[in-house]
Amino acid sequence: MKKAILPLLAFILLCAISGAQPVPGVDENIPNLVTFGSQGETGWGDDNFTQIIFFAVPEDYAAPVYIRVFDPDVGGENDEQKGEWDTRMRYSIYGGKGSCSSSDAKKGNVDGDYLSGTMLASKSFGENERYDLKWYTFGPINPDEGEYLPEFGGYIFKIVIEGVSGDDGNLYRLFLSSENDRNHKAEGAFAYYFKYKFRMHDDRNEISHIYPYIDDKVISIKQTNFDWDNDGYIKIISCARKGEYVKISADDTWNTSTHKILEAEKNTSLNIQMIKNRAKDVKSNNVVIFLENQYGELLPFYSVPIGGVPKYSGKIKLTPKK
Ligand SMILES: [Ca+2]
Ligand SMILES: [Ca+2]
Ligand SMILES: [Ca+2]
Repeated sequence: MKKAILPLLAFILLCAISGAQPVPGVDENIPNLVTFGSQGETGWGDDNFTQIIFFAVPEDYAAPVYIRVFDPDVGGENDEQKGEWDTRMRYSIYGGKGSCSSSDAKKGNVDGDYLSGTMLASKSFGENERYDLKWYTFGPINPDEGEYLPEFGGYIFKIVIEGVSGDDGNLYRLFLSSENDRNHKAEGAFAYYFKYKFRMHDDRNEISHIYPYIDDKVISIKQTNFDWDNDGYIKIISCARKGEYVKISADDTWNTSTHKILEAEKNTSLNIQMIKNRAKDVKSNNVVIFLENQYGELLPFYSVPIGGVPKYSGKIKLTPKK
């Protein structure tokens, strides 16, 4: 049974994703990813000072790819200063067997075998004007240096962003490009991630989104968020759900809630909307969010929602059981 599902999922992935490789994704409307230095305070919005992002390159894509980082330094513009700028941030790219299939890498808990696989490239940045608001490019990387996981869409790379020292917040973005000096999509490539750490907009009218894919074995989801600072609401929207609120966290705390999956939501994406608090100004809000299925397995968020941005359709009627 499982064997039959995997090629189907690969097929869905290839059909639904024509390719768009910025992280955060275009449809997410999230300004930046965030990782703090290893001496950071968790109350600033990063529970363990590490972020892990996966990029998938389709197996028929033969040209080299480049992984680019916007504002890789920690200083100057874009970043979050605490005292002196004294933070070092390491970006490492892993491929090969076990790099992306490791459950420790998916969990992003910074223990066990999360640095599995072969390190293909690595570079550390401190405060550096040369890279402030600029792109740094890793590569060229041959697609077949990734881990071959057809169920995840082809050759997969793991990007680990670690706060090595210091206590400042690094804000940055990623792009998988077909070119080394500009962002140009590699046809069919995309990104996914299990534990997502990012900065919310300051503008209270902005709404951010993440798009988990619900396969047909998911019965319920448990969402967990960290350091939400009571910044408005988080709600789930889908083809069959108008908007169900999830429990949100306060400063430096976790909160979780469990939600049943409807039959019509299987094999579709959910739209998890993050709506800012309109009554007060919550600025520089860094948050962490992840989702698990009923077995405690983490569910991937896709940089491009599989099947497109899900919209509630009042027309979907549940057939009553006979
Ligand atoms: Ca500092
Ligand atoms: Ca900067
Ligand atoms: Ca930065």
